Amino acid sequence: MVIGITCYPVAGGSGIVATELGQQLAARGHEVHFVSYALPFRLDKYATNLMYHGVETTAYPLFKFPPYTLTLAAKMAEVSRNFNLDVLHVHYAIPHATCAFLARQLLGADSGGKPKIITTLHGTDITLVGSDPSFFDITRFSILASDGITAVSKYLADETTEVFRIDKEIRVVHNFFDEKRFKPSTSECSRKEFVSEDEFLIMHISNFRPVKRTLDVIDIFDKIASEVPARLVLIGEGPDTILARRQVNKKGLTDRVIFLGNQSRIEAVLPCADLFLIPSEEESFGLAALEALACGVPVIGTSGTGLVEVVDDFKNGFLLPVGDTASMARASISLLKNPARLAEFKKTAAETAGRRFGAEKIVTEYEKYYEEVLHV
Ligand code: GMT
Repeated sequence: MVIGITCYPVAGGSGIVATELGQQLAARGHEVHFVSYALPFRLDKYATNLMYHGVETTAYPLFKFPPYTLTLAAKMAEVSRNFNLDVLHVHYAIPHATCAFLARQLLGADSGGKPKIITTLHGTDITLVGSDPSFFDITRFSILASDGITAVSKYLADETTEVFRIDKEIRVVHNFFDEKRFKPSTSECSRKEFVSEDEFLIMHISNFRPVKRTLDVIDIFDKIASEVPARLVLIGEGPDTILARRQVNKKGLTDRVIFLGNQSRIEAVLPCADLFLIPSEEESFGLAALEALACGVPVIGTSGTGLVEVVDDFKNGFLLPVGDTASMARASISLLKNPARLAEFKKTAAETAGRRFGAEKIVTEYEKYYEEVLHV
């Protein structure tokens, strides 16, 4: 198949899934064309059947806001025409699904209904952005105008159906990880770089947006560190980074917390961790949690979110109500204080992640879905 992929190229779950998917599809012999305003974060493989088409934004004094969505739609149409795309798979409804619709209108009737547009919903496009009243109608329209819709969890599919009153099938295709890269051991990083023999290493990775509740991460860690020797490694950057730094200083944890900023190869560091914290307010799936599990790291996260489809409560982590940092800390401490149970959780984490969410399995689900949509 000839497949176009559009995503946000910056660090963030939806862009990562789209990029990994494109690379995996290219490795399976499909021709893949990325269309975006920058080279996607984590696009690090070379292959002759993997191409990138940059979208220009035009600065003109009259334009207070450069009309990126129009240039994106025009580029999608150009790439579709030049390479005869079978499928245009867009990640994140706003504005990508709308641009894809417009691109197909531009191609006109001669295109024979191709490319088929598949929209993957990732979470914040529905839970935060799409349900904002000013975006509601256009999000709903764009979802319904797609030939195929996927969501990264049942949790998100149900929420979308309810919020947007969608009566079309939303296929659940979970996030996945590359089994060759995310493993319980790493030769690139040693625990000694972060902790001494008797200390535990706690980790958190996110884009530090308010929805991730980064201050809860600091609070949970503070409670853990008052009971067991531990250090916290924070990976990622975003609007709440400054608040997190302030909180770390205020709590006197400066020498116990390491801010690593954005890292593109988290698989090099994750296997060093003993526990992964993800106390998000909302999480449609929680790709970072999956990547932690794949590296054999148990997860402490929030119940009532899409994390319930990723983490097996009491088997490879614990899920607790949003904001209940006391219980999250208690669960973490009890696990860290029980070496046999911790070892069992670590083993189960890697096993379940591999069995349920390996790229081999999930990329095949996407391929089959493309075929289905193409042959309707
Ligand atoms: O919030 C993020 O982590 C970024 C966001 C995105 O769209 O880039 O992530 C969402 O998509 C990921 C990939 O499908 C999911 O694993 C995340 O759970 C989801 N984030 C939220 O729902 C908050």
